[in-house]
Amino acid sequence: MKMKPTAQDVLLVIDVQNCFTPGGSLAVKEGDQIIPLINRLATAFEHVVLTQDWHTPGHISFASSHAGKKPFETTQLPYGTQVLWPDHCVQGTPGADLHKDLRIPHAELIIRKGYRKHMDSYSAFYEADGKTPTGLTGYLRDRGLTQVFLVGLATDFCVAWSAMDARKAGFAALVIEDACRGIDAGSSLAKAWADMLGAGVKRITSADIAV
Ligand code: VGL
Ligand code: ZN
Repeated sequence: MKMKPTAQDVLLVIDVQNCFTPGGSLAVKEGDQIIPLINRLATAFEHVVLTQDWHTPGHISFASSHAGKKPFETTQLPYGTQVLWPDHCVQGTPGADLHKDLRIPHAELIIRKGYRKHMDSYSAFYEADGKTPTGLTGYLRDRGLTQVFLVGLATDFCVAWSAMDARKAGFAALVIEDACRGIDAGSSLAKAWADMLGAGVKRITSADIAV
């Protein structure tokens, strides 16, 4: 039985931005290949929310902000271990734009995250300290949206953290696996799936949705 999205469901499209697609500074392998599928899935949802990774220049998550550190190394910050990334998704730059092939004109909200210079935010719900809200929880609750379907980039970082935080905030969360792609830095993809399933996130595919 395929699921038909209802008026209480929302499709959360994570970070389909130029920096995360081939040619970008933090390109996810095949990151552009999911875009036609996301466009098609979105037509089945009355409610769609997009996210944009949106960092300051010199952001704390950039390896270039830490002397002697290289991308994909880690460092300890007040809120925990931070993976260090190539500079990406700097506010107002072309790399931070949504990918030109993403076509979801009925999307109702674009939520930006990671805009504080000294704190990252993989999640669309809470910043990296696990408690500073982005406002998305309140927005979804106010609108009576109870179940979140997730697609986008990257499976093992922003999709996974958003899905787990959706659970933490009391929403049902379902990740549409074939409409996501991962970075998979040092087995992070397998760990992310184990963490998500442990948090009660459901793993589905686009074939499970009636489009
Ligand atoms: C992401 C690493 C750094 C993501 C964002 O969208 O998954 N990953 N910033
Ligand atoms: Zn980022």
